[in-house]
Amino acid sequence: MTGHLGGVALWLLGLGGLWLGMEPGAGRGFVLQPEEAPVEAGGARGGAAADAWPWDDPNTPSWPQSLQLKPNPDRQGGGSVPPPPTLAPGALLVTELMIDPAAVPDSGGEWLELLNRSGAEVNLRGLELRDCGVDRFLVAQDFRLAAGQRVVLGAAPQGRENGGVPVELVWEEYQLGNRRDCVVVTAGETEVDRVKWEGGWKVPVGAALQLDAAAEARGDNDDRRRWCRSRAYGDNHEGDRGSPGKKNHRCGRR
Ligand SMILES: [Ca+2]
Ligand SMILES: [Ca+2]
Repeated sequence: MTGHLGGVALWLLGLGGLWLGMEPGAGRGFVLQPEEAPVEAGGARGGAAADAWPWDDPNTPSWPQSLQLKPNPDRQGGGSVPPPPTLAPGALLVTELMIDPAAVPDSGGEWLELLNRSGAEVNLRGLELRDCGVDRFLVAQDFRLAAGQRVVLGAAPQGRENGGVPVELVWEEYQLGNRRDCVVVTAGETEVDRVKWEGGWKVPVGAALQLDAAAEARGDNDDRRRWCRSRAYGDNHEGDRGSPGKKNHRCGRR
């Protein structure tokens, strides 16, 4: 949460108690809601005018007690929550994962590639990335991905921080665990794709884990034997191997 109250807006003082809308931090909206704010007859709490600030109310001894931080679905991403795209399972495929970059820190250098296998253009607005922990990233903007095209999502925009990788959608509060984790792509209630890595997976350092080009064509990314260390080298990612936004190569062949 940002440290200031510049975005404070008084929503309702009266029947339901007191609601304060606070500037969302890092793409997530929250409201501070006092527990069971007393309401007097007539609807005004403690005689306060409906447009008064709570600290202006002489009957308010201090900042309201028991403030609770709760998700505010109306303010996620600074606006309304976009409806999820309509996608079938497998319509988008996770094809490449930079889990453990070496050229730059993980905090800026992680990325992943999604391939549109739906056969039609997809607007990714409303799509959500989850993981095996608590990380969530919702695509809040329109982003049209043509059939057969790839998009790179990552921790930082293309530049020094991410090693020059052409990231098109920058996530917040999302991380790829080096030892074990998963990427779950969801559209509303539909799980579109999932890749889970754990013991037995060889997560490369300084190279992306990429799906074999043949498996990619089949939409087959569940088996770790379909994945390998990328040998691709581009001039846009500072020495770490990978093919962000581009077709993968076959695994096990030179
Ligand atoms: Ca990592
Ligand atoms: Ca690729």
